[in-house]
Amino acid sequence: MQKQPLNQDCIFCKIISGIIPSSKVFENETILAFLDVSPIKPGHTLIIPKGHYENLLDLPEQYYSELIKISQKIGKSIIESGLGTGFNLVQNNFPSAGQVVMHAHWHIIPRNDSDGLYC
Ligand code: DGP
Repeated sequence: MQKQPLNQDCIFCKIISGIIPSSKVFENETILAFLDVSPIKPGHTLIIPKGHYENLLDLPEQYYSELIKISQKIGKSIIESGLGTGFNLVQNNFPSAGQVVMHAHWHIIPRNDSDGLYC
């Protein structure tokens, strides 16, 4: 797959290239998943494309099915490991919607009944 080059000023690109260490959960040629440094819940994971795309509007269609497949895989392991009885898949776009790191990413957050609702 043709990928956008990494951006040397981007934190997540530095994680992809290994300049910044991360706790990896999953990796293949196109996708990286790693634990969030400020987790809302234990197991809070970020899923990112291995090319620099700022947000969902920039992301080429070729990534879509792979991202959903990886989300399913990680969601399943959250349930099976007992980290959560459910999980949220959250994706922020642009600062007004809470996006802090300008490299498209998905949060996958384990949830339990006692957590209450998350929006
Ligand atoms: P967002 O608000 O959707 O842009 O979330 C960005 C997330 O990225 C936030 O939950 C914290 C996480 N994060 C920022 N810098 C780092 C880092 O250097 N390492 C890791 N593992 N996570 C980071």
